[in-house]
Amino acid sequence: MRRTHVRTCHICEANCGILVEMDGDAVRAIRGNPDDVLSRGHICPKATAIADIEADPDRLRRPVRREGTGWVEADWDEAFCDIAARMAAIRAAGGEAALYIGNPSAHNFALGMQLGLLKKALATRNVFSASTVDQIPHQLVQMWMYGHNALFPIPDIDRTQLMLIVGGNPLASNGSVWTVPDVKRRISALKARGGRLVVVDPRRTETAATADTHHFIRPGTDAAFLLGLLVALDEAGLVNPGRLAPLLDPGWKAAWEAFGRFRIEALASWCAVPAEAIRELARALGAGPPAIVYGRMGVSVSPFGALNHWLIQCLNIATGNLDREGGLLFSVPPADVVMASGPGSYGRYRSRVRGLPEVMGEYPVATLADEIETPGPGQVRALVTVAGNPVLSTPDGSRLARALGGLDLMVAVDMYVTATSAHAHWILPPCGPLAKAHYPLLLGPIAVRNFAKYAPPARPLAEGEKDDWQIVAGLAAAIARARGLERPAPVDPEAALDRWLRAGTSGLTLDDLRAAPHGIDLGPHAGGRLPARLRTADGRIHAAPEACLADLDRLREAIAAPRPPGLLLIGRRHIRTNNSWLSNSRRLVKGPDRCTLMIHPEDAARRGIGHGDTVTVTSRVGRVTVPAEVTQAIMPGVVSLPHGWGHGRPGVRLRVAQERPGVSLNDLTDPAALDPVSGNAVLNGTPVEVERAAPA
Ligand SMILES: Nc1nc2c(c(=O)[nH]1)N[C@H]1C(S)=C(S)[C@@H](COP(=O)(O)OP(=O)(O)OC[C@H]3O[C@@H](n4cnc5c(=O)[nH]c(N)nc54)[C@H](O)[C@@H]3O)O[C@H]1N2
Ligand SMILES: Nc1nc2c(c(=O)[nH]1)N[C@H]1C(S)=C(S)[C@@H](COP(=O)(O)OP(=O)(O)OC[C@H]3O[C@@H](n4cnc5c(=O)[nH]c(N)nc54)[C@H](O)[C@@H]3O)O[C@H]1N2
Ligand code: SF4
Ligand SMILES: [Mo]
Repeated sequence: MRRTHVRTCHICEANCGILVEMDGDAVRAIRGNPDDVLSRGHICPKATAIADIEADPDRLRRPVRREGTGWVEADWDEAFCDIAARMAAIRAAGGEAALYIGNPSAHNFALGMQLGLLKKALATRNVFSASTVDQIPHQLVQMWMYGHNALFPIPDIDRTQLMLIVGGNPLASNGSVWTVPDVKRRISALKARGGRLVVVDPRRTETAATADTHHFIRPGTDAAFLLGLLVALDEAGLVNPGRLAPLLDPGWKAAWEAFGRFRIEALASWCAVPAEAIRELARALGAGPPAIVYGRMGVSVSPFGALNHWLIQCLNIATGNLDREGGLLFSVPPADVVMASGPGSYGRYRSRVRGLPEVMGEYPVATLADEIETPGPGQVRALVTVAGNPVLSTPDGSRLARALGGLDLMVAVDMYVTATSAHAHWILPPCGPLAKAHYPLLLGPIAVRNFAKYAPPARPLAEGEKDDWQIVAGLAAAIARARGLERPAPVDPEAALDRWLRAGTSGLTLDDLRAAPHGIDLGPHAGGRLPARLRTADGRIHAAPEACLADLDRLREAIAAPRPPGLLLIGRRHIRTNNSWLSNSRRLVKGPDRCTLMIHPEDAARRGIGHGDTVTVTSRVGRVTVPAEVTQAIMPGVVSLPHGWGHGRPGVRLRVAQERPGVSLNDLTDPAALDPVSGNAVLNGTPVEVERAAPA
C-alpha cells in the first residue's frame, strides 16, 4: 500500500522536512516538504540517501560476531549475554572499559537518552566522543561565560545586515551548531536587503564564492585575526556593549587591558589578513546595524579553539549584538536542554596517560589510542563504540586501528562493517532510519526559529530489528547484571520527551506534536533574554574566563615563533557526503572523484605537479597518495583533503564505497596537536610535504 510519511531528515543539523513515499516498507521517493515550518521545502541531495541506507544490502540486519576473518550472525540475547560476560570478566581482572560516542547519536533523541545508562554500567571515566574533534570549544566557553555549555548564541541571519563567517562553510555543511535549512536562500535574502556577507577561510569555498568579501587566512591563526578586530574596534572608539554593559563582570575590563597589549599590524601579518581589511571590517561590525560574528569548524579544530570562541563572544558583546535581534540570540526551546541538564564540567579529573583534563565528562579523543596502548593499571582493554567511526574521524586513525586490534573486547553499535567496526568482536546494528522516531532534541534549540516537530517511525521494526536506543539500553542492562550492579530500567524515549515538553514554557505536549506533523512554528527568537537565560551563579556574564585570558600569552609566543616552512593541510566537506557515513550510497558518490588534494598553482608548479597527477602527502604521523587538484581556490601555502574518506582498509564491507575508497585525512593529522585549553584536536593546519609520486 502506498503512503506518504511526513518526516524529518536526520542526516545533518538542518533537520529539513521530507515527504517519504513508501510502498509497504519500500521507499519510492523522498521529496522536500513544502509545508515544513522550518525548511519550507528545502532539501539537499543527501536526503534521498535515506532510501539507499534502508535498502542497502551491505547494511547489517542482525548482530554479528567476528570469527577469524569472517562474521557470523547471532540473535540479540546471545550477543548481549556474551558481551556482558566478557565485559564482566575484563573488569573483574582489572581491565578498564571505554566508550566512544559518534556524531549520529546527536541526531537521535531516543539513543541520547540511554547513553547515561551505558556509562553507568561500564563504570568508567574513559568516555570519548566526536565532540573533541568538533565543537567542545564552543561548549566550554559558553559554560564559562554564560553558565551552561548548551547556551549557544544563534546567528539571526534572517534579520541581520552583516554576517562574518570565520571557518565555516554552510553552503556545503548546511550550517553547524546552527540549524539553518536553506542557508543559501537566507544569504540571498540578506544580500537583497542590502546586507553583506564576509567569509574568512583559507579556501575560496562555496560559501566564500557567494560572499561580498572573502579573505584568505593562514590556517590556525584566527585568534590573531579576531583579536585584531577587537583592537581595531577599540581604536575606532566603537566598543559599545549597550544594554549588556551592566551584565558584564569585572573580567570585561581585564580582557580589554590584555587586548590592548597587541598591535594590529603584528596580528595582521601573522594571520595574513591585511591590517586595513581588519580595520574596515571592525568599523562595519561596530557601525550600529545588527551584525553577526560566527565561527565554526575552522576555528574550533584549531590550536586556539577555546580562545577563538571567547574572542568571538567578545566581538559580539562589544558591538552590542549578543542577545539582539539581527545579531545572536538565545533560544527558549520547547524541550529545553539548558533547564533539563547540568551546566557541564571541566578538569574534575585527568586522563591517565597524558594527564588531560576532563571536559563535559569526557577525555579528548586524541588520547584514546594512548589509553588503549599504554600498559599499567587502568589500561583500557574493552571498548564500546556507538554510532562512530573514530578510525576515520580522529587524528592518526591508523594508529588507533592498530590499537583497536589489540583490545580484549570491542563492541560497535553500527549498521556497517566500517574502518572502525571491522575491528570489533561484535557489531550490533540498529534498524534502518525510517523505523525510528525523530525529534531534534539537541539541534532544535539552536535553530534559526523556535519550533517543535516530531516524526513517528514510518515503518514498524522488522523481525529481529532493534532501534539504537533499545540496543544501548539492552547492552547496559546486560552488562550491569553480569557485573552484579543494579540493573537500570531503559528510559522510555517518548514518555521522557513528553515530560521535557511539559516542563518547558511552550505548553506543548507530545500529543500536540503528533497532531502537527509539519511542525509547530513558535516564531523567531527574541532579543533581551539576558540576564534571565544566564546560568552563572551571580547572574552576570563572566567576560574573561581565566584559561582564555591566560591563553593570550601562548598566542603571543606563537606569533613570535619562527614559521615552519612547507605546506599546511586543512580539511573540507562536500554537499554529497556526511562525515564517513553516506559513503555507500550509489546516488551520492556518483560524479567526479572528490577525494583530491587541492593545491595552489604556484605550490604545484614549484613541485612539478600537474592537475590530476598522483601525489604523496606526508606528515609527522603518516603518508597518503591521492590525485592533485590544482586550483586557485586554495590559498598559496595551504593544501586541502576532504574528511570522511578512506574506506579501503582491510575488512571494510562497503561495496559501493570501496569502488572509490579515497584516503583518510586523519592518517595525516597528529594526535599530539591539541588546543591545550579545551583538549580539542587540531585537525587543520597540519604541516605536510607534498611530492609528485614516482610513476608506477
Ligand atoms: N580531519 C578531520 N577530522 C574530522 C573532521 C574534520 O573536519 N576534519 N570532522 C569531525 C567532526 S565535525 C565529526 S562530527 C566527526 C565524526 O566522527 P564520528 O562520529 O566518529 O564518525 P562518522 O563519520 O560521523 O561516522 C558515524 C558512524 O555511525 C554509523 N551510523 C550512521 N547512522 C547511524 C545510526 O543511526 N546509528 C548507529 N548506531 N550508527 C550509525 C555510520 O555507519 C558510521 O560508521 O569527525 C571529525 N573528524
Ligand atoms: N555535506 C556535509 N554536511 C555536513 C557534514 C558533512 O560531512 N558533509 N558534516 C556535519 C558536521 S558533523 C559538522 S560538525 C558540520 C561542520 O560544518 P562547517 O564548519 O560549516 O563545515 P566545514 O566544511 O568543516 O567548514 C570549515 C571551514 O573552515 C575552513 N578552515 C580550515 N582551517 C581553517 C582555519 O584555520 N581558519 C579558518 N578561518 N578557516 C579554516 C575550511 O576551509 C572550511 O571551509 O557540517 C555538518 N554538515
Ligand atoms: S540539509 Fe540535506 S542532509 Fe541536512 S537535513 Fe536537510 S536534506 Fe538532510
Ligand atoms: Mo561534527
